Amino acid sequence: MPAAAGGQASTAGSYTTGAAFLEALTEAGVSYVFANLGSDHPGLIEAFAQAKAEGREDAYPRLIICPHEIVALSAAHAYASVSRQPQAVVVHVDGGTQNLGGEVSNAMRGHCPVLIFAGASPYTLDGELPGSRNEFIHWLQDARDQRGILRGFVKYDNEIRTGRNVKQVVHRALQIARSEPAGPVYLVAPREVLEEPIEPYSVDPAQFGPVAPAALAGEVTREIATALARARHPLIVTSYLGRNPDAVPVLVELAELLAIGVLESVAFCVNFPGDHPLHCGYQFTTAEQNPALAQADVILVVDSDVPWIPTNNRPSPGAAIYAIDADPLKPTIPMWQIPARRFAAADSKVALEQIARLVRAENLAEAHAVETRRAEIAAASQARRAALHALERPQAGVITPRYLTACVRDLLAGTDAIVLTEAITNYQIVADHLRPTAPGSYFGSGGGSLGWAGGGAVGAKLAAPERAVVSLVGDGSYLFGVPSSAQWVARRYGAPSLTVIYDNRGWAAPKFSTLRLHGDGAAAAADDFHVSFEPEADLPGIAAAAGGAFGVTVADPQELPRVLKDALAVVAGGRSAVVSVHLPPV
Ligand SMILES: Cc1ncc(C[n+]2csc(CCOP(=O)(O)OP(=O)(O)O)c2C)c(N)n1
Ligand SMILES: [Mg+2]
Repeated sequence: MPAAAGGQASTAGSYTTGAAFLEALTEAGVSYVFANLGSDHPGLIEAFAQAKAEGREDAYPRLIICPHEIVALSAAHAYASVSRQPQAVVVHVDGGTQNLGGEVSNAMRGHCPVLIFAGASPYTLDGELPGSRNEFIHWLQDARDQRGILRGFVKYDNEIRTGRNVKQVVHRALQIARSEPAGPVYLVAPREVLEEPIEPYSVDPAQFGPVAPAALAGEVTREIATALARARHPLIVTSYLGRNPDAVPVLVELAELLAIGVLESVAFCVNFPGDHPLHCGYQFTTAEQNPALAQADVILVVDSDVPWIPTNNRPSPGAAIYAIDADPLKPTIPMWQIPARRFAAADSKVALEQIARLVRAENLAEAHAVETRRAEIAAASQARRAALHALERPQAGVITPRYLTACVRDLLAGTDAIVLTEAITNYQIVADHLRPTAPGSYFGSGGGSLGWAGGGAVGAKLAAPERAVVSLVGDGSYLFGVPSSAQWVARRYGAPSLTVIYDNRGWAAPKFSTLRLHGDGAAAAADDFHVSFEPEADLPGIAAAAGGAFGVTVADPQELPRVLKDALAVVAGGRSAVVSVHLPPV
């Protein structure tokens, strides 16, 4: 092998671990690699270039360069949420891994399959192997435990040690990522390994499928079906059953069969159609007791991390509670408990089908009680919606979050738009007034780390190019999402979206948290919470500068519908738009 600069052998023209890694991703159904590159990636860059030179670009996923890592991971996350296909993220050694920041936590909490790959510093110092150290940074990026950076947030981590089994490692990692509860996985490989010349080989991706969905044991199906059928006030609480859109009609069927109310708690996807008469509303952080939860005598919690917040809002002490989840004890949440009499590990779609089938087969529904209850729940739902509708007005010439959300709802009526929500203290209002109905049309990060929607909008659009993507974000969340990076990526890769900023010029959330604990405290007395964003930044201007977006700030309630309509038309024309909507300031 000829010597290259730095005394290392070159692998020019040969098939390497890097090439096999990319090939394995394609074989596993990965369409995109959202990447932020560095000195660890020549093996990948070279493989992409060779494929292009040889007209084999389809052999590898498409590379989407993201100037900030959180944009890369949130794009992959949203892509997988919309398409149910895991994608890959490539970042730079320890620093790029750390820059993924809270998006890793979001991917875990959002039960989102994604393969994260980072190079690792070369482990040879003297040119012993291709890829050996030849830049000063290779000493400074050598981390003691690079995989440990993400270990608390990924389902699996491993080091690729040789190209000879890189494909098995990639397929196994994605198999684990895709199996429920789905989540992120992390692989690393030093440069020498990525540069290793190997013989091309193949593995059978069919041997790495996700674990088949689990069913309830027969006696558990019977126990839950009987309890629901005999209940006077049965209730289903769910948060993320709708991650699998095919589970939604099954939930609808079971709810209709027995006239069970459905409460969506901390929902970041459509679990149950928002306009359904059996819908009992949405809850996030609420100060009030939910009446349906208080009244319920049998509660089925299915796919929920936070079915209620007991300090504020809890079931009645006598309620019989059943919990179904792929991972019902949630070991990734160190402190967690609900007073269920039965926990069952099962796939929600399969489990609800089993329950509905048994109710039908054994004719468990008591017709008169069911019809009476159906009418009662429908009446309560109608009254709740009417009360919300009455609030959809500006106040004293100022746009309110409720009015804004109603305008967005009207704007999107009849379209198949995908809505991303990162509205924070307005999560509840967005859900209440948007009331999304179509499975797979509404998403949040599922976690608590802000800045997801910026890259998320890019990923959602790439996953569904024919649909409009609309993000509803707080002004703080907009900035957390590194809009300079996200908007640049959107333009470069033709993934425009509409961003509507719920702009209260600051962080309402920490203020509200303080008031919840120190309502009569010194901060409240002085109205001094350190949450204001004055002097105001030109938020849409960032998007205009970085991504050529159409940007506008609006404060006039009368103008709002027209501004939103114009902005959506701009997006339909292929250019992103950011509308900052002035709400009452924090
Ligand atoms: C990465 C990250 N940093 C900090 C926080 C803490 N935090 C929670 S909500 C919030 C404010 C969000 O502001 P904005 O998006 O404007 O929504 P608002 O609270 O005004 O509704 C902050 C800073 C967080 N959740 N994530
Ligand atoms: Mg704000």
